[in-house]
Amino acid sequence: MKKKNIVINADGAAMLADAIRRVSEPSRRAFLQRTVTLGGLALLTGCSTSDADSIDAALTGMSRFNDKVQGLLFDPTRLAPTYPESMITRPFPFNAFYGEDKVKEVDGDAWRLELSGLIADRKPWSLTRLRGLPQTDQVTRHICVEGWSAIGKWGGVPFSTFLRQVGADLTAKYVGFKCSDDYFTSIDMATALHPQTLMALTYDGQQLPPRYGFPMKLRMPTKLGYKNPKHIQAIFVTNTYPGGYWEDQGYNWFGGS
Ligand SMILES: Nc1nc2c(c(=O)[nH]1)N[C@H]1C(S)=C(S)[C@@H](COP(=O)(O)O)O[C@H]1N2
Ligand SMILES: [Mo]
Repeated sequence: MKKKNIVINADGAAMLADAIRRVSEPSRRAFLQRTVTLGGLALLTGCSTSDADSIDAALTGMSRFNDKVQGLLFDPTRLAPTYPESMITRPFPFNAFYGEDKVKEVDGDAWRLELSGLIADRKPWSLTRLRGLPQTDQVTRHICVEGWSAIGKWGGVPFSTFLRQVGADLTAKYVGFKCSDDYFTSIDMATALHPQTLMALTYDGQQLPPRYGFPMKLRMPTKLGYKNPKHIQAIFVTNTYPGGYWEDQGYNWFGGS
């Protein structure tokens, strides 16, 4: 048993190291389709995806890689690692499908979160009303498939609290998001209800700055960066596969652990 496990560990580490090398290749689509669990592995090990050696070491130290780690990766109730505030990456990176000079400026007073689909109470929400719900915060690692990761602190409303409050059909398959910058994505209901999935209204204790998704973004430490929509304008609950901006171009839909 022990010997077999060591072999599997080495394979896993080699697969990951190979995947990390591919991050720098121009054709990232091939990389993304082959390495579904890279984000999840990096979350588990707490390593930067650009740090091949530390991931290698962490994986080699894990026993029963195949069964146990795979089980961890796909357990919807498993918590992603949290970090002390001293480990927050400053400045936290900006990323979008456009440059930082094109960041969407949303008017927070006029903004209303639109709700549709399998939701009982589809009345739009103002920012003030969202701020009135119970808030929590988390210091977690954001992992982008472009080959960087960073630790940040987000505060806001647990998404499960919100979904229950509006009477969303929690047995539905998907939750979809439409953003003010025409970005869009969607997640599975298990992830929507995950205890660390947050409707983030603050970053590092301040109102969410425009570049990080004002007025509201969805923060999920169990998912890769592109699954975390910024500038959310509308949320819908559905059983019809909604896809996403990058997902429709070949990025893996599950995109995380
Ligand atoms: N609305 C919107 N959300 C988005 C994106 C985007 O272009 N538009 N890019 C995604 C990607 S690929 C990443 S890595 C993160 C970057 O978030 P940050 O700017 O807070 O680091 O936002 C994600 N959510
Ligand atoms: Mo990303």
